[in-house]
Amino acid sequence: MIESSPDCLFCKIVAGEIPAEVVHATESTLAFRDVDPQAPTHVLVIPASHYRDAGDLALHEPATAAEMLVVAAEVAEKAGLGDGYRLVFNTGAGGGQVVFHAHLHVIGGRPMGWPPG
Ligand code: DGP
Repeated sequence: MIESSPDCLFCKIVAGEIPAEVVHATESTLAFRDVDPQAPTHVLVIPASHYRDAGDLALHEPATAAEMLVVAAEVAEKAGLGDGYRLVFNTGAGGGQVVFHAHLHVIGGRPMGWPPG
């Protein structure tokens, strides 16, 4: 684990160097709107510290990993997603991860089929 990584986009958002539409913040987490939303509500919940993916985060900072789930539920409630929503950790390039700072997608506001299309 490293506190922050100099070339990491999401570390720069945590540091306030790149603007983001923040919807929720705690000492250990930040939640902000995805720049390329896939649904009416699409928020990313990230740890303030830099971990490359969800597994790395859970191994080194399990309390923050759990807190991210609580934050996601709060974000969903605030967005009126009482009918349900989807949580996604894309993990590794083969799993669709593009930004290598762990992040939890909170997606909702439209019907979510399974398997995802
Ligand atoms: P993933 O494929 O799981 O690594 O998702 C990365 C997400 O990050 C993708 O949905 C788009 C979003 N994203 C990329 N760059 C930015 C940015 O500069 N600001 C915000 N708010 N979101 C970003």
